[in-house]
Amino acid sequence: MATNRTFTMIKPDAVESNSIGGILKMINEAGFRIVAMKYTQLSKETAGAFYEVHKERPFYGELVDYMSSGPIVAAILEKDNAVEDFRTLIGATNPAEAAEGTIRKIYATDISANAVHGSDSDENAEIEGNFHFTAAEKH
Ligand code: 3AN
Repeated sequence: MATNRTFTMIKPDAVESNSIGGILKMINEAGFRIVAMKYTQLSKETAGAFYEVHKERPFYGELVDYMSSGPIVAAILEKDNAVEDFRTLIGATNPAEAAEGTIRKIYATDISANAVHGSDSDENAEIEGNFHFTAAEKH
């Protein structure tokens, strides 16, 4: 399993606020290479399947509605220590608690519309990347 890759989505709030360019600039300047990327919109079914692990959480329905509410950018990123370094770059789940200079501090609206997703483990990075991209789409 690749341990130097992570998976991200630029979420509907950040696409809506024209923040794709600013966020990708921060990602590139932090040393991540883009392995695969697409601009797409998730159906409720696809968003529900992606967040299946959160099915029992009280915010699941809201999360699925929100993530299917508008276009997103999905991408696989590569860098040494990608998962951990990307979590540091995006900041805490709740932007009110995110460190200064992090993507969520700068771009997120609130805990559900929090601008970006970042995988929380190497295993999930692999699963999530494969959810959105075929082997032939990873460069
Ligand atoms: P992270 O995205 O930082 O890994 P998770 O995995 O705990 O956070 O949650 C997945 C997503 O669910 C978050 N990105 C956020 O959009 C949403 N979420 C998490 N906690 C809450 C909450 N308490 N209320 C509403 N949405 C939440």
